[in-house]
Amino acid sequence: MVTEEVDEGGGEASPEPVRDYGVCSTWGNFHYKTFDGKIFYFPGTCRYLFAKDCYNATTNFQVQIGRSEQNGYPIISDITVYISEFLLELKNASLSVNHSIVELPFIKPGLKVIKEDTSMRLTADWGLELLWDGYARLELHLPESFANRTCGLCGDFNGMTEYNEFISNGITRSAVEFGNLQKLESQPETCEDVSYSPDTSCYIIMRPHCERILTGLPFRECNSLVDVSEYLNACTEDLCICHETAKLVCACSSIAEYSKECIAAGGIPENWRTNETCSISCPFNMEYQECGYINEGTCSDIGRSNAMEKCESGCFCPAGTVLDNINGLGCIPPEECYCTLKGKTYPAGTTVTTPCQICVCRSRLWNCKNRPCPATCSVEGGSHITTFDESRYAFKGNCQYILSQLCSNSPFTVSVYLLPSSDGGNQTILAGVSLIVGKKVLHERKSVLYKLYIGYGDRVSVQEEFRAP
Ligand SMILES: [Ca+2]
Repeated sequence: MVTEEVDEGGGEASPEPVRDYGVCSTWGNFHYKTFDGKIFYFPGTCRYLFAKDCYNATTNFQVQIGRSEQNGYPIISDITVYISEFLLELKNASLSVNHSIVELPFIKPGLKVIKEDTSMRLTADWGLELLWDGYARLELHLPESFANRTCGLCGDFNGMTEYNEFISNGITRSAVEFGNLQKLESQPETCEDVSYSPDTSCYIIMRPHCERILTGLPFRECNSLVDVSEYLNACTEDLCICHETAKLVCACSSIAEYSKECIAAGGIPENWRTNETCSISCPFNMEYQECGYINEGTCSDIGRSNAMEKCESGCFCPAGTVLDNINGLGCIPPEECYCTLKGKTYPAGTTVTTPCQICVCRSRLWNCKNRPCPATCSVEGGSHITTFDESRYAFKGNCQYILSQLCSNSPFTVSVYLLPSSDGGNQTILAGVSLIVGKKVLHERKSVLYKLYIGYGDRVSVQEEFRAP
């Protein structure tokens, strides 16, 4: 969905990727970012309109969020999405559609909701995408065609950060005033408007802690791609609210948000998390990377191309290993992946023998060789044909037909005469069989029914089944 702006006049292409969609998000400590890029803090814990098409009521798309605090941490407790004829409610990692709980993935023409680890992703084919981590982070993508027609906490998408969200008709609004205006009338119970007075005296003390990391080495490239000032404000706000500076613990999500924005703009942030700062512990022997690529995939999809357009931050398997999602053993060399057969798992190197094949498990795939194994093709009743693979069909013929031969340089050809029966009925009979090996006709008799046995290699046998009466 990212396109490069191309100058057809032969000049230089724009170095910055230009998005053909808008992104609105909320994360961490009640931070919001509008489609127009304005970051603001709004600690409201009611139900709010997140985004809606306010220009064309027939579009029937609306996203509402319920906000609350859980163990002292702000969360999004539930999300309600109206889209075409569906009312989707996301809550506690489950999805209700038109008030009935449904299994994920939920897939309808043009609309799907899937689960990715702990996240839920809702996609509409006309360009809406909603990603919720199940906690406090929500991201909404809308196509540019919605510019200057949305309303809600995400703003009007008109390209201006202040108008008409924080300055409208000559009146200036604070972030909290703007947020309270988005409160939905239908609350489960009365929910009072929130008030908040920032402690600006704290900003001077806390801001250097944020500057140290957000304008530090790991973000050097990012600073030239994405304006850091709004994120410095968010980080400072975080620290002033929780008064914990030593580990930047309260600001981790805002710093991570800047890193995500940098990646979206084509930048490569370096690892900024340390054991002391916002550390993330990865399961098994996975390693955290701020900008990593899934190269090898998992045991179930070795060999499938996983080429990622952009890096992502998260836990990755070390180079040369894949995630063992069959036995849950963490990251292992691909050649150690187990194979599966009929619901059972088998370690690499296991040999399994079937009547027609001998198979060895290598890198979770069965490498099989065919063994000599007879297969039967038959014609019965003059028109009922059974193939080597045991599918059956009826054919009423009136000619000589090839029943079987190899597709090239065949050492043999078996043909059959399928003719209408002489009694004038609707039946056909197998009137004769011809087996040719090389140029020699070995067998040809009429008015006799045969079964043909043909094996792999050069083994061909024709057995007289019974004589026609
Ligand atoms: Ca605006």
